[in-house]
Amino acid sequence: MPRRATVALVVAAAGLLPFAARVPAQAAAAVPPAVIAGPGAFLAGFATPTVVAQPGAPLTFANADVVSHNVVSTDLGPDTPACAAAGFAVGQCPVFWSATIPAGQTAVNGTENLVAGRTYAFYCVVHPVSMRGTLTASS
Ligand SMILES: [Cu+2]
Repeated sequence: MPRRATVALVVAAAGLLPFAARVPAQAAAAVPPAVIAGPGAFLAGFATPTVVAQPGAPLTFANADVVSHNVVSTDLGPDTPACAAAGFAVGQCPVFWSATIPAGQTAVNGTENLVAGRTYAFYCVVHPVSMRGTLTASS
């Protein structure tokens, strides 16, 4: 290969490197952390029985099943207006919770209550025996 062509090839390849390095980061950012109930979750359990979430960051509950589900922490958290508005009695507010939804997506509330490094148990209130998992708060 002529020297000039080799130089051009090396320069072109080097130009692609920053682009190639950016692609995985963009792909990861496009998929926010989520708790997922897959088809048949009422028997099979959560498709994501272990979840890692960042305190205060958005967390999504995605339901791909034909029946309604939710995500509620077993641990109790602070009594907040948002928790009361969701229908939880005083002293019964979970650390985090979602609405009960049919197929679709909704936010998991209360991620601001997560303490970095702690692991929380969660379950679906509708199917408390089969649908259980743990969420670990990252730092
Ligand atoms: Cu359920």
